[in-house]
Amino acid sequence: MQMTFRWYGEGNDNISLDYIKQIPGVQGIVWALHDKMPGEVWEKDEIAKVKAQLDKYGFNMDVVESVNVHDDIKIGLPTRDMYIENYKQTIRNLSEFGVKVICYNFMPIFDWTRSNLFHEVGDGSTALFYEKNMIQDDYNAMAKYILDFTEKYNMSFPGWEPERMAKLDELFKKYEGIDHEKLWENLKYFLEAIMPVCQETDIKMAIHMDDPPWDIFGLPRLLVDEPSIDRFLKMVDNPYNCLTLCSGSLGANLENNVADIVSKHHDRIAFAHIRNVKHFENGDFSEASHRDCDGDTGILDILKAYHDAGWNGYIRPDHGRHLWGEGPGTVRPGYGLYDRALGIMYMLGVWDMLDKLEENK
Ligand code: CS2
Ligand code: MN
Repeated sequence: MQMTFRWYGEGNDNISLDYIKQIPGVQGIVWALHDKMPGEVWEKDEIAKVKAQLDKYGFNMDVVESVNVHDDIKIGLPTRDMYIENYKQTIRNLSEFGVKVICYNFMPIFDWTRSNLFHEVGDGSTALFYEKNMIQDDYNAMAKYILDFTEKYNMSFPGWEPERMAKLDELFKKYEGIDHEKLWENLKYFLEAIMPVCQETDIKMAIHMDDPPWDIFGLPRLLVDEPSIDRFLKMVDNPYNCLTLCSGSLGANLENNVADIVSKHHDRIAFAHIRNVKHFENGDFSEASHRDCDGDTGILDILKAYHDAGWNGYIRPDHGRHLWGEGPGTVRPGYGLYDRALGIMYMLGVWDMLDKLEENK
């Protein structure tokens, strides 16, 4: 496996590359041009700037998370072809800088959705939290909570661009009539259109799981469990059509066995997100430390499944808790320094031991 760390870019992340360099084992930075709107072409001079920053530290830029997909592509509007052409151009531009994997998602309107960004874990730290009752029919309260937060702390979250969020009602109208089958069709159309460019440029498209893995606010969600992942991979059966297997997104549904999915589809997993989730009886869940026993996701089984498969893809700690003074305003929700660094040490510890056991066999 190849360890990576997500970084939001200069001026947009208060964790510095200097600090990230001190975490053992990190080879690459998972990056993006966060000021780009979905559908815009990522220009070479903009990519070159990030490359120069990463080069100074010897980090690779092999994984981009995310090149967001325009709503018109998800909805299947006639304008989608224009946005798909732009996407292809972005892929070509990225390939000139050695990018190997593009992580993206195909969730309508919202990216990951939570009701509390800094919920007390009980040990003095905080974490992202999902209160089931808060995320039912009315999207306004949830959207307001997130947007008030981003406005107050002057940050934007990927997939929560204020320009798009300002027109939420309009967006919901546009998605009327888009049920699961329509969305599958539109995903297929998009992937079939870009696969030749992926092949030509040797870039894998790695879809992120839907988070949470069920429909919210009447919007369909597709990548939610093993059968839907099977369907996705069969639908466009191309080695460049891959997964970002996010253990935390899938782990929000206790019925998902992520380790089994790893064993079955490891050759199509280009990128692994490792995140642990703790469930409560009423259906709420909290994010937890990466340590296996702190949550219900089965982190050890998942890592073992990757190791047993001889998997050599990219991996990163996904959301961590906020520790040691990290809080609103000092840190991006889920993306503090400390818990993600601890997560890396946990993963490397497990991995090194598995290597050693194999060597001694
Ligand atoms: C990420 C996702 O923070 C997260 O949960 O894993 O937001 C991910 O970046 C996007 O869904 C990928 O497009
Ligand atoms: Mn993830």
